[in-house]
Amino acid sequence: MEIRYWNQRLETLPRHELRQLQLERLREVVGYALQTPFYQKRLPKAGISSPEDIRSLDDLKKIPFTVKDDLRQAFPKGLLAVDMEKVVRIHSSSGTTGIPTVIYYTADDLDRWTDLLARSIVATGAGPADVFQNMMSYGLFTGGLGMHYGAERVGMAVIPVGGGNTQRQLQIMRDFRTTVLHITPSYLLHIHQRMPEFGLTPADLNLKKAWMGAEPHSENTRLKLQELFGIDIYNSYGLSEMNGPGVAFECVYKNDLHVWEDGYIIEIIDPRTGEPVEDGQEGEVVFTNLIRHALPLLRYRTRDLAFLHPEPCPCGRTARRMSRITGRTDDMLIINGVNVFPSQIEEVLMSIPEVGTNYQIHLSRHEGLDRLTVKVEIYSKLFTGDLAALEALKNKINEKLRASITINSRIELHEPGSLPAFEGKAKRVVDEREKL
Ligand code: DLL
Repeated sequence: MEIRYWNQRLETLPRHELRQLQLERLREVVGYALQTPFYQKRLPKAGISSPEDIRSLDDLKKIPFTVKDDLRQAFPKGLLAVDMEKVVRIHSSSGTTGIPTVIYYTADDLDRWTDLLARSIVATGAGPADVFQNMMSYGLFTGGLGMHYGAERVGMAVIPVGGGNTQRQLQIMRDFRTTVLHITPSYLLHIHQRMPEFGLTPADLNLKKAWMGAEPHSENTRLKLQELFGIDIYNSYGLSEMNGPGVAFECVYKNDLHVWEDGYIIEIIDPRTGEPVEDGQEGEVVFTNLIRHALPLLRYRTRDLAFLHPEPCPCGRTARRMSRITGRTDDMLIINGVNVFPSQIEEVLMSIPEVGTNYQIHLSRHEGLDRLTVKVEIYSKLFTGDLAALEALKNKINEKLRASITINSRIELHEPGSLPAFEGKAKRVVDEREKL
């Protein structure tokens, strides 16, 4: 198998040198963290008042964890470590309630992130000869712009089409002889199911590879899609809090994801105790960002579950590999790649006077895509037979929800008492999507 590197020295750095580099970069980001109101309150209490207080990587353990709610509470600038004049990009993702989380980047931060994306791309064997159709959404979501710049840096021909509009996507794949896609598993499945409608089969296309991520999927889904399209599919993992995609990526061996440890320190902890688990044991993934200065995040609990492979990979990279994501410690739903917390839906529903207190969030899959149906009980006096009024109420609920969760839902109105009632802990989410 041909192995290509983007930055061979860094990618194959002996582990002890890699750890030294991590230590230097950790000191640097702790210096930036100490510029933020958030960490100014936290770090000195933990015995860290200056970067020199980090003497070895073991001192990382002194730093308390940071969680998503901290980001929300620090909104909008409590975690900003540089002057706004230095900030050149802002990304944002959904929080558990209406308040989003925000990530700032300096030009150098973007440069370092882009380099890790370029590395990820080259690790899958893609390069300047490829035509890359970027089917991740552009905008506040990091999947679109992030990978866009990585692919340009490698010299690929980038088609910045973004998500959606299947017919146009297929047309573009044909017109430009696209060879590489970056896409969510649900959308790739959907594309396959829609192809006959346009009289196409995978043989009419020139696809060679897809990087697949932003939502969980199983090895069987990868194998199935590889077979359906006759292409190689690589797992692409990241999260906006750690810049976006390119935190961990599969190499040509496709045997789980190299975590770019010169950019991110990974820890796997027992989510109940916060203590580290042994290599090979599943736990919550915790990352420290070593390369972003505008918004430093130390020991960030991702709520993703995975385990680490300590053994080396035949590709020669010394970055350890992480398993695919096996689950989450919270109730976050990923709907066609968009993260949605049930609490966001509840918050919106409860702000609408016509809506009663009972509701259900229902997820199903149609033609490969996820469908969100929100079933709500409304007061019986509203069922007057005025269909137009009910239709208007449905539209209103959908509009309000979309303003918060960014995606469309089907709204079903129900009479009081008709949805399942709960005496104990309510089970409001019914997920009937078959496992991807
Ligand atoms: O999803 C960044 C990204 C974009 C990754 C494009 C890969 C490709 P967020 O919107 O912040 O960022 O969502 C992050 O999505 O904590 C995981 O729960 C989930 N996730 C991302 N990639 C994968 C993957 C982007 N390959 C959250 N497998 C993460 C499973 C994934 N889950």
